[in-house]
Amino acid sequence: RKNVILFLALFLLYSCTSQEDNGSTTDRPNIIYIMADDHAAHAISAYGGIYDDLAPTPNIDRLAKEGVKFNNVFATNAICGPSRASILTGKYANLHGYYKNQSGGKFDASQWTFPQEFQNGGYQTALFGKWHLGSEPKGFDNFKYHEGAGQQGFYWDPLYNENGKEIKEQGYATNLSTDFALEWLQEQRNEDQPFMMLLQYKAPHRAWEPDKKYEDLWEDIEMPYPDTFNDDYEGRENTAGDTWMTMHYLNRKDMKMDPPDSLEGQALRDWLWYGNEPGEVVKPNPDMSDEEAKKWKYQRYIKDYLATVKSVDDNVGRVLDYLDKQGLTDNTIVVYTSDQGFYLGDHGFFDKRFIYEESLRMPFLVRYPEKLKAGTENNDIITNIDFAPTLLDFAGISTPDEVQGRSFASNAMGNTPEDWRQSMYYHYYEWPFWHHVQPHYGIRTQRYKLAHFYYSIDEWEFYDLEKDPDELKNLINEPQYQDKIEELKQRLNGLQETYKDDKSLEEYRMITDTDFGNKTE
Ligand code: SGN
Ligand code: CA
Repeated sequence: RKNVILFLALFLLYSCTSQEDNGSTTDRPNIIYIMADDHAAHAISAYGGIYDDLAPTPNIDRLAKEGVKFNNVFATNAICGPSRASILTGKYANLHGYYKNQSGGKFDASQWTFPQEFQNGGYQTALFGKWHLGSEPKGFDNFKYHEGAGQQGFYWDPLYNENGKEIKEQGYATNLSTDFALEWLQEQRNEDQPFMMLLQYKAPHRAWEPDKKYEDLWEDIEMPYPDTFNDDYEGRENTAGDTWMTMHYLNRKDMKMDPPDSLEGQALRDWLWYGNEPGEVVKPNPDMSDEEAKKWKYQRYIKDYLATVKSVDDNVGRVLDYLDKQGLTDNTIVVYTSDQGFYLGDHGFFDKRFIYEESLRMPFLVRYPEKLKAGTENNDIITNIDFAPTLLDFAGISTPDEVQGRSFASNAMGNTPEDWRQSMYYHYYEWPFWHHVQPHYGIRTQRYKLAHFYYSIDEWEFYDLEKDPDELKNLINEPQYQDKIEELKQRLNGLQETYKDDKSLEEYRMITDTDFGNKTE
């Protein structure tokens, strides 16, 4: 027994001194925040789904195995610029002012954002990849973000803005943005300071252009179809049933079709982008039936989408390897997320925007070996306005009261506060471009969802997610749910007050109609 005590005492002494040597438990963590564009959780194998085995994402999955997987993280407005602005400010669109992509104006860069707080708090900060907020990024020691196509950026030979200077690079965007991030870490990192880096990929955004080596990855197989691929939109005719998001709206550019040699200039662009005459279905050959064409388009779409994801996964692997080699893994928080979810043929759709599950849900994986237990999961209701306070919390930096989001650092560590929220609030404003989705707001609880589509229609939808996880049955008129619906309407009003979004329908519509200035894609 004496030996055991002696051994324990020596071990304790050793572990205390060794921690003092490298300072790892007292140093503030580094942060690498990786965000893809339009990457649905069900296209990450750690989240399961029909592509799990066919298109695995082993590197992104590593974060789930070695960290925490969040299952109920939701976008408060499932569209790029507004979601990114909510992430940066920890606020809803009605406070940060960036409601829409189309004519959404420029993000007002005089606002509080979390990167500035990190920079002021002594962190070395950097941004690589997609920004898409119109105004110059603030709070970064270094940035290099995508320009072109309204800051959507390009997959091939992309144009970047590097600290205020435009520069065209040669190669594939996903690889390049990672190259720049790793070069910065290698050459410019100041070892006396912690760092906070945003690495934001353009992929897997439209037009889903894979790297050359992955172009024909699944050529010989037929990808499975989601259960709701042939949704008939019954009970949702004027909402889900009235969009420009069905396979029909995939154009010839999306389908990588070769134009006839005779076409040039505007005629060529029209053929590629707007080739569908009213009622016409784009087909690779005229003999194909409309039904076959729908399936063919889905195959082209999903294979390209997943192939762009493959490059993202490879590059996440490069980042994780780098951290391992540099001995930075234990004290670096790595987040993987996306600005919103996406439809992968679900309900017959591509794109996002709706409060329905596939676009509402954001993947969210976080690894922080010093504090978070590997391989754990969390089901709390979290939203994109919570990211900023959480990252700051991990770094020991406080968040100002004006921020609407709340830190979920404690939830990540396995201790959900007792008063954690039981529902989330959603509001989408953009209409009719790009995809003809009626502006709507709504509430989602662990079990139910209620939404009001209000712009040129006035319709409510209600889903019982436990009985109908695919949201095929709008139960708004079901007698047995009327009490529940009434209760949710009250709670929805409460959330609108809490988040200072309690305007009249007329005022909401005005936001949709207002041209705030920009004309980004
Ligand atoms: C582009 C796409 C749309 C997409 C928006 C918004 N068209 O306009 O399909 O919904 O971006 O995407 S494209 O043919 O130009 O690619 S977001 O990620 O910025 O919200
Ligand atoms: Ca997006």
